[in-house]
Amino acid sequence: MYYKNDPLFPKNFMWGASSSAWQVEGAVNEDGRTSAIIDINSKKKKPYTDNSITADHYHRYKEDVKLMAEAGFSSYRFSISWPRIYPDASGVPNQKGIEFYNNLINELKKYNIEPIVTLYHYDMPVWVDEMFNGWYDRGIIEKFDEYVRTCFREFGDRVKYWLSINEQNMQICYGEWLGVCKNKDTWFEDKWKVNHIMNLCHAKAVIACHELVEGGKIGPVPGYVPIYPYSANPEDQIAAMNAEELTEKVWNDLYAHRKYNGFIQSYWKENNINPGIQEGDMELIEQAKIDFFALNCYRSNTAKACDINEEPQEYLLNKSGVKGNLIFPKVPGLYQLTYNPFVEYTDWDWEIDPVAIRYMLRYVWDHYQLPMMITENGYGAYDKVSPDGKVHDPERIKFLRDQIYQMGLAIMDGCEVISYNLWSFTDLLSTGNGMAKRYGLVYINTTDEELLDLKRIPKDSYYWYSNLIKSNGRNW
Ligand code: BGP
Repeated sequence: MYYKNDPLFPKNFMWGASSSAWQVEGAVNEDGRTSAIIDINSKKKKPYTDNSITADHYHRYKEDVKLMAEAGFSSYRFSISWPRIYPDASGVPNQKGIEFYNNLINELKKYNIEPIVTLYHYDMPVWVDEMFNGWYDRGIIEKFDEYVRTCFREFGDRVKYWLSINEQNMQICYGEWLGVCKNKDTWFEDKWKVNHIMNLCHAKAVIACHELVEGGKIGPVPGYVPIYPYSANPEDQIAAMNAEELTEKVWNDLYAHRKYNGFIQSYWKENNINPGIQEGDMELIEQAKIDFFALNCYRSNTAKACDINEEPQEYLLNKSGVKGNLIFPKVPGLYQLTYNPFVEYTDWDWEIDPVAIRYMLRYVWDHYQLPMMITENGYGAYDKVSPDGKVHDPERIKFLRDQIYQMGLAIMDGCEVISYNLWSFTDLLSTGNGMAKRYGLVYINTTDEELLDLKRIPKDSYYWYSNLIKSNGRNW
């Protein structure tokens, strides 16, 4: 629908930003924390994607929260690091780790900033990985349950919004990149077994949250990339629906309807895949009623038909930050992705498409009728400090303005959206591009090549966002 006036946001709408423990905290060997798989995995990536210091939020959280408060934040989405809470297999939680998150939560509460907490954002403790071969062995379910229950007991008096597993769909779709896949040769079938175990962990977290946190609400965090058909060719429409199923809908249907949908059951049958469902599993999943969807959305994709006789092609993401360095996937008989002539692209070949966020919110609302919050949305770029000592990031402001405006239109369209948390508050480690690909509203003075003073410099986008949220979305 077209509206004559700018969109209006609900009165108690929560405005904030987002981070994850391994990307922002640093202090990886301090106060009892042991290694996480992502510490090792990120070191393998070039250039210098080392998370041992990053933004040093572990030591500077007070300064960071103060800056959030000054900007007028009403929410902050962050994650708890499993190896800080359980550094080893002893079953004894690490008090120092608990203390850090208590301090952070109390600091946020002091300024009336609502904590929105992710339980798992890619940082599995190495001891868990070794004991259970990552997510491959069902033994992990009990350990995950032990960890999340500790989080609910320790922090549930103050944290009321919980998120289960960050981007489970992306971890399965990009298993190798995100360190979940252990054997490329058998991943085609293994991924569904791994995914089922993750679903059981998610279900355990939902059940435990409702049991242990008074007034607690919990939801999943899909990484959402809306898929458009390339043309009005009906076969392209079906291809877009196939891509939507295999990258998003299969997961979202499971979370919301608590069963595997017909599409994936046919897919498994057709491909002789056994997803490892055991007696009692679906009963457990059935009990895990989510309260909302948390959605990470940066871009859209475009799909067209792919003949069954085409050669399959894996998705090779652009990890160099030089435009044109990606290879789109081909899934013969189902879909292939392609460039969209109607949108611009970032240096990493991510579609710049503000309408995607409106489309996604409309789609998810229409399918599931559950409240939604945005937990990631942002613009990664090579920011620099100017000679005037400031960081001018007009492209980020344009990106955010357009995206938030479209979110506002989705709200006007009737979607229930309760919070917006952009990625990211400060600059932090990218999943594959170190500190070079910056998303923050606040610049962190350091580089991949040289450790500098880590000074916080609010960018132009910080001031713009602050102005917007203090007016509850009236000052564009
Ligand atoms: C999301 C992840 C985040 C974050 C973001 C940006 O999928 O949940 O952890 O890193 O993507 O991605 P990147 O750092 O690769 O640019």
